[in-house]
Amino acid sequence: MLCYISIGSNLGDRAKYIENAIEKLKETKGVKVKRISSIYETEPVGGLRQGKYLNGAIEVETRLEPRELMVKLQGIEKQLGRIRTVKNASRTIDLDILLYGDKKIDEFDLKIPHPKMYEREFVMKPLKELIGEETLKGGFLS
Ligand code: PH2
Ligand code: MG
Ligand code: MG
Repeated sequence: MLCYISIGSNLGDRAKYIENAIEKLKETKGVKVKRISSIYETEPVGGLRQGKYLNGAIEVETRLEPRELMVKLQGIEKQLGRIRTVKNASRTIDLDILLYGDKKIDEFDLKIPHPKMYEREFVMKPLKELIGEETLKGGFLS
């Protein structure tokens, strides 16, 4: 399945965390990293006062189910020292599933497409480098 993931960091050596997370994603069984967008520095949206982010988007081909993929992404976040406190807190790394083919999922801890993606410029700008706007407007990937 073709899948899009957003990546973000606003703590410590942000570029290094992004690089390491992508490296770990490449090493993940059942996941093939296909393309990576540009990485942008962005103003924090929501949450407490915090530092600027580096954000990007990644296109992967995966044979993992959405929940399996989510668990893998959470594993990478943990390995890279992410500590979960309050919502929108600063983090060394954040990996979110944006789109998983044209699948729609609405479970308490897993929502696909990512419910806030369309209103978040820091998600959409890099994502649009990987998918055409027309495809995105349809709300799913053909
Ligand atoms: N992630 C958030 C909240 N706010 N702001 C920016 N610029 N980039 C992010 O990745 C981000 C955010 C929650 O995941
Ligand atoms: Mg997240
Ligand atoms: Mg997020």
